[in-house]
Amino acid sequence: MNFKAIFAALAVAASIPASADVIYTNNFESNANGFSGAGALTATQGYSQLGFGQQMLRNGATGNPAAASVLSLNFASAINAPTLKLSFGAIDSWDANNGYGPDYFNIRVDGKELYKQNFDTFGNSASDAHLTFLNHSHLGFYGWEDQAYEMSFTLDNLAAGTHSIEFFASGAVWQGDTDESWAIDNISLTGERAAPPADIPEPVSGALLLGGLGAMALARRRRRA
Ligand SMILES: [Ca+2]
Ligand SMILES: [Ca+2]
Ligand SMILES: [Ca+2]
Repeated sequence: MNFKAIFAALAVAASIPASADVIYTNNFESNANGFSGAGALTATQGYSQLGFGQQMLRNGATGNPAAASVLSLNFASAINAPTLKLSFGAIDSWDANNGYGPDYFNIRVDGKELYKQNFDTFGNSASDAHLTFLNHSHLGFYGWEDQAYEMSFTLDNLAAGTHSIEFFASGAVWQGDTDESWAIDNISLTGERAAPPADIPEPVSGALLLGGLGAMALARRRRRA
């Protein structure tokens, strides 16, 4: 029995902070780990001036709803007070209120709607409690002006186990592809990791356990002597 290793493990367990932990983060500069479905790493073009770096995850899927980019997560323990943040680009011809809309961007968590907004790159920038508007100008791609935002959401607590966050476009006249598309970047999920499962001893009971183990070892040594 390696008592030093047990003491080290208990010290780590006792020092788990209550502050927000980074559960997932990706700036898509080198990979899209955790994502599946539609979308691909794409050069940011003009979005590079707005904190998007050199690459972002762009999805130009067509259809209503269009195929989603899906982030799959699996937690060993529950995540309390989770916050989801990301940068969002409405690329090219989003037609909220003209004859080629509506064009919605949607987020679903575990199959349940978290967000749905009708974006308009011809008119005013969108405005709601989750959005911080960054820019409305031609940033690249296939023509038309583009928009950039920061998004922030408080999620319901997430239980231990698997979860999915889906990002997708929808709308009766969502054209997708080279007409209108979207990108996300700088995604982060933070929250408080709940206490580890109950089979890991509390520091106090751990100390008692170690006392007991120490007594057993001593008894064994005595018996041998
Ligand atoms: Ca990036
Ligand atoms: Ca454009
Ligand atoms: Ca459209």
